[in-house]
Amino acid sequence: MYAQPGEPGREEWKILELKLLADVGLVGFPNAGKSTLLAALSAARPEIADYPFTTLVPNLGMVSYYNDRSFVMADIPGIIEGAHKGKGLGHRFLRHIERNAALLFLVPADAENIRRQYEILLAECAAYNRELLQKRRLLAITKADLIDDELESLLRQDLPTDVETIFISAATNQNLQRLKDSLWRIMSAPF
Ligand SMILES: Nc1nc2c(ncn2[C@@H]2O[C@H](COP(=O)(O)OP(=O)(O)OP(=O)(O)O)[C@@H](O)[C@H]2O)c(=O)[nH]1
Ligand SMILES: [Mg+2]
Repeated sequence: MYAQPGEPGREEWKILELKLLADVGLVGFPNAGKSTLLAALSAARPEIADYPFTTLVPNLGMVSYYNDRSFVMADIPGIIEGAHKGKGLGHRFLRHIERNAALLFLVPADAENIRRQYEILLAECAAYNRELLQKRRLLAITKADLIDDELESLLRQDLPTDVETIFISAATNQNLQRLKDSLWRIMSAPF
């Protein structure tokens, strides 16, 4: 019904490169407590629920650290065994951790076998892209509020030895500052 006269346009080619999605990517089975941790450490408000695959798309949060420093944490959908072949949310999530500088693995304290779960997660990452093994990583044992000191020392005897481990609870804030310290340290260390 109405049109303004057109103006001359300009045509050109641009190549855009997608940079790091986040500094730290959270890697864990569904229900491991990834979104809860992101919510505890940042202002992000991802959906949290007691069923698998609550998170369907990655959520980013800005985690503040001392002296105005901060880093970006990415909460991604849960991994399951066979993910590298497309099971669960498969490649859709593994793609996202390729772009993170460091990986934070999460296994709940009440898991049947913490070391085994960590090994499955690591194997899935490696099967998808071996380069993921080159990234700095840390293992957080989540929901530590569910276990007592006695059980914790028992579990400590069978933890993986190729990675630094830390017991945390996003519910009680247990060790969250120490976790940030460790994350900052591995992100800042030279390759
Ligand atoms: N007791 C306790 N429960 C927790 C803790 N962190 C998470 N939960 C509970 O564990 C369940 C799963 O938490 P989510 O944060 O949604 O887990 P997720 O890893 O994001 O799960 P997906 O998005 O499905 O992959 C929820 O019922 C949380 O309330 C914790 O530190 N302590
Ligand atoms: Mg989630």
